Amino acid sequence: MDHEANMKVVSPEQGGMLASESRRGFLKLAALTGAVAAVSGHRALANGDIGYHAKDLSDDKLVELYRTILKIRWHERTQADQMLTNPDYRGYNHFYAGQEAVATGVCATLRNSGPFDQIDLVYSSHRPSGHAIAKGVDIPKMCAENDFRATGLNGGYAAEMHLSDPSVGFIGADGMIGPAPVIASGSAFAFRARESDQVAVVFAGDGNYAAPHFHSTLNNAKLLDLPLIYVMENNLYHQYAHYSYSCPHKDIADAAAAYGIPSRVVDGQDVLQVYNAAKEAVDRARAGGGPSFIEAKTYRYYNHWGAPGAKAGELGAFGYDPLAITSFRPEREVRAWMQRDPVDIARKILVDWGVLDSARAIEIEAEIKAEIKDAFAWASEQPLCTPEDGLKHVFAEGTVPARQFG
Ligand SMILES: Cc1ncc(C[n+]2csc(CCOP(=O)(O)OP(=O)(O)O)c2C)c(N)n1
Ligand SMILES: [Mg+2]
Repeated sequence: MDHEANMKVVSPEQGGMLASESRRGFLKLAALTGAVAAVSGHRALANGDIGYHAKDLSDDKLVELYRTILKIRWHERTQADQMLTNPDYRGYNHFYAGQEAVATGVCATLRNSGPFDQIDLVYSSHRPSGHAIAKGVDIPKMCAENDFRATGLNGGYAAEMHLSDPSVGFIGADGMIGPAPVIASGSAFAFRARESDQVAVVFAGDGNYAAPHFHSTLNNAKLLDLPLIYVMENNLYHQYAHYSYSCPHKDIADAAAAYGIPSRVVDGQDVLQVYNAAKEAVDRARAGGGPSFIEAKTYRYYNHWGAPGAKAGELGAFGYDPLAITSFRPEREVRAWMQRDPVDIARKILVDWGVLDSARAIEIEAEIKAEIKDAFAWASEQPLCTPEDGLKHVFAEGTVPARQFG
C-alpha cells in the first residue's frame, strides 16, 4: 500500500512542512515495520499491514476525535478536582486519563446512533467514563449520575460502576472483572442469529486475563464466529500488581492466537493506530469474518481508584497511594508515559496534517474545558435521590396482570 500517496499535504504557510515530512518518515517506517512483522508473525505492532484507514477520515471527523479525547480528559480532571476540593461532592471514579485514545479510536469506528436494533453495542468495565463519553452518552447527565443525582443518566441508581445508556449503545459499566466479555458475546450471538451486521465491543483490562471468562469468551466467539471485538486495555497494572504477576505473555494478544482469533497490538496512546486496528476488526465482523482481538498498550495517570496521590489542578497522581500497601509504581514510569500523552499525540497529528493550526487546537481545548465545567455545574444543581427512591424498581408498582409462561 502506498501510504505516502495518501498523506495530506500541509502548506508551508500553515507552518507544517517540516513536521509533515517527519510524520511521512514515521509512516514509511511504520509501514516497513508492519510488513516485517506481518511476515514473521500473526500480527503487527505498527500500522503497516493493518491498512491505513485513518487516511479516509474527513477533517471534521479528525477534529471530532480530538474533541472526544479532550472531553474525556477534562471530565477526568474536573472530577478529580471535585473529589479533592469539594466536600459536598459524592461522586467517585476509576479515572481513565491517559487511556483516552483507546476508547476514542475504537468508538469512532462504530455506529453510535439510530434504532437500537442497528447500532453497535459497547460493554465497558469498572473504568467506564472514557468509554461512555466516546460512545456518545449525554455528559451532563453522566456527571449527575456519578454524583448520585435523581435526574442522572440512570436516576442516580448506577453511578460510575453501573452507568449505562442504551440509546447510544452503551450497555454499561461492570464492577466485576470477567462477566462483561461473556455478556458481550451473548449480544454478538444475537446479532448473528438475527443476521444483523451490528458488532459488539467489550473493553477489558489486563486483569481479565486471569479470569476464566476471558478464555471461555474467546473460545466460544471463535467457535461461533461471533461479531465480537475484544479490546484489551493493557495499562500494565491491575489494582496495585503488575500484569506479569498473573499473565505469562508479554503481549496478551498472544493468547488470542491460541483460540484462532486474529489480533493486533497497537500503541494505545495514538488514536489513529487504535482507529486503524478497530476499523479492520469492525469491517471483518460486519462481513461475517468473526471475532478480533486488539491489545492497546496504554497507561493510567491516576492511581487505581479515586484521586489519592493527586493534587487539585494537576494531572495525574504520583508516588504513594494510601490504598496500596506499597508504592506500586515508580513516579518516573508515570512521567515517562505522560511524555507520550494521547492529547499531545492527537493534536500533533492534526497540526502536522494541516487540519488545524496550533492556535485553533488550543482554542478547542478551552471550549471543551468550559463545556465540561458547565456539565458539572448543571449536575451540581440537580435534585439528590431521596431515601424513598431506594425502593423504586425493587417491587412491581400498581396492578400486575397474571402471566403464564409458554
Ligand atoms: C471478580 C472480581 N474480582 C476482583 C475485583 C476487584 N477489582 C476491581 S478492579 C480490579 C483490577 C482490574 O485490573 P484491570 O483489569 O487491569 O483493569 P484496570 O483497573 O487496570 O483498568 C480488581 C481485581 C472485582 N471487581 N471483580
Ligand atoms: Mg490494568
